[in-house]
Amino acid sequence: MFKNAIVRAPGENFAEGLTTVDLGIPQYEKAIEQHARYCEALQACGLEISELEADLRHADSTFVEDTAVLTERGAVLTRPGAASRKGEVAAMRGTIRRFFSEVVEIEAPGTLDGGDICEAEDRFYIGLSKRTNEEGARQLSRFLRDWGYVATVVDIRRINSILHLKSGVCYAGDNTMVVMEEMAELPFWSGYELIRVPVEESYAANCVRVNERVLVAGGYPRVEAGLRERGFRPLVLDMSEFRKMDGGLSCLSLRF
Ligand code: CIR
Repeated sequence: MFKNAIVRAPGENFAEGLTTVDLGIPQYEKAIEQHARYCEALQACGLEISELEADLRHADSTFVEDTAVLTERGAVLTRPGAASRKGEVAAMRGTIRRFFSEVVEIEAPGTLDGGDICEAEDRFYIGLSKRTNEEGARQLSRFLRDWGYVATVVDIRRINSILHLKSGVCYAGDNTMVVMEEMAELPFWSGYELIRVPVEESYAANCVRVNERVLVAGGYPRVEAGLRERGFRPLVLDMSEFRKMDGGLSCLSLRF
């Protein structure tokens, strides 16, 4: 069960962040509105929200998930792969230290984005991506194994359509993975029930299990139906403005 979430509202310069998609410029007011609904959804799932002030020094800083990997046994501060995002960790350090007594950090030359980490019970899948390099994955694997978890590296560098591992796969709980078609045949998921995400709905593979509910992006009826058919309780949120900046549902919070 999660009890807490850390979030950071988008700043006015949110549209100046990094993006690889061509979906237009996000509207700030609408992003603020969607972020507020997102926070309400987390509260409805029983979480207490710690909301950090918008950070105009880092246009992508609303995507807090990339700055840390949080577990029941300790927290890992990351070293984001994009140069413009490295400073976000310093702005998160104090907050993480307030909640966790065991805090370790990814060191250079390692890079790692939290969006590349998919937690499934006691196993953590670590995506090797444009943002997370082998050294970052190695350091995180060592921390996790020291804490008694299983760490498995998944190389997604050949899958061009996604930024992070969790853009394409999410553990929904109950031994079930929600996985985009392009990744569905990877051997890692063979022991799980799969909800396969059709290509035209692949953005919705990034859903998030939060206690009794699964947060899912609005506008992807087959993923929503797939979740319902398996007995999950989707909570649908409009993510249009964050999607324009390559952001998914999971990246807007750190949950623990
Ligand atoms: C970036 O390119 O870093 C941001 N615009 C989006 C980060 C999304 N993070 C995530 O999915 N964990």
